[in-house]
Amino acid sequence: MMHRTAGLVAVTTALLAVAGCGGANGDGSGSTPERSTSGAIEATEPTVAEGTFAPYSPSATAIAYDPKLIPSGASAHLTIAEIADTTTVTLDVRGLLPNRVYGAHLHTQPCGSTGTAAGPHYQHRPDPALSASAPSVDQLYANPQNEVWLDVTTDSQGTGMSRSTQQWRFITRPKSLVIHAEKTETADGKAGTAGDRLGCLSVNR
Ligand SMILES: [Cu+2]
Repeated sequence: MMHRTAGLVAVTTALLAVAGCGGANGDGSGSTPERSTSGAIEATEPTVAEGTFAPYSPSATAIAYDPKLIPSGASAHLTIAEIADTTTVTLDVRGLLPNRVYGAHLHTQPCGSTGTAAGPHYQHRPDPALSASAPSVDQLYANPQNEVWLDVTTDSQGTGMSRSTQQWRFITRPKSLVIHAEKTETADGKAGTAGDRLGCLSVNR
């Protein structure tokens, strides 16, 4: 009994340390159970991105391409938390049109002057058929377990929240969250598509 309780306390303490403390230096914490296969997946602090949508400028964090569907003053807040082998991504939006479904995904490229700048969706296992001119629409790759889909339905105030949990951690960091005009398609041949790109939030810039 004593041993089991002590073990649980130790594990809990270690998880709290990983989740809550970003200090990788100075306290001998070199033994945290992080993957090092790619060398790129070291962060344990949550990534947070937020911004108020505005027309494009090079310094803008959140860009609205369609001010009718992403009204002035609308905002988004994104959190990416990676703990052990699990990634939880949470999106909060405010000020969008009320009672409406928006598609939303993490994309690989930074936001730019047009919606296409954000490039394709992040795929944990990349679709070999993907190219700059051909989006991945194969269900095998374009699905909410292999990509991060954050479709959100707003309430009567234009506020909404969505969350996606994955059983993996990012191999490369996504650079943007794109908000689309429609709910994300799941049918093979158009899987992952969600209509026009209405807005873009910069992530990991
Ligand atoms: Cu998208």
